[in-house]
Amino acid sequence: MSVTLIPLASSLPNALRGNFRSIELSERTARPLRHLFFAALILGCTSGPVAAHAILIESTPAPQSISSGPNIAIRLRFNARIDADRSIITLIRKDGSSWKLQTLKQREPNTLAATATGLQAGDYRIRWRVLAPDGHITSGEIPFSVGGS
Ligand SMILES: [Cu+2]
Repeated sequence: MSVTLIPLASSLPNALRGNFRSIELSERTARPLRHLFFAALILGCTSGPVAAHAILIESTPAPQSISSGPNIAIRLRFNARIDADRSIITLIRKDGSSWKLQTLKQREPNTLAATATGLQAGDYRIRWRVLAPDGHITSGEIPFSVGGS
């Protein structure tokens, strides 16, 4: 099942409408993307193409998925090249405590990866914050769980 952002774009003022393209999204990613879409508007980057923003396309773990621990490979794929040295992945525990993960050397310019080690069973969130080539920062969270052994 897919969702298109065209209805959203068509509700925007005429002056802005030309800046958006149709993006086909899976239902799983549509909600966070919509948030980013409007975050991008608030950041004031309405003059360039949508592709200039780093929008999350795919993640491992997937949102709401259950992974087997204790070590979790995190891989985030974006629609645009990102500056890994100025991008952050933080893991947040259910109690709100968090730790910043060491990001790995980029295998591809549009991905950001890290490994979380020693995770006990429970609920977590991956908080990402990335810098795109147009100088704009986007961020988001991916909730996931580590299953009991
Ligand atoms: Cu931008």
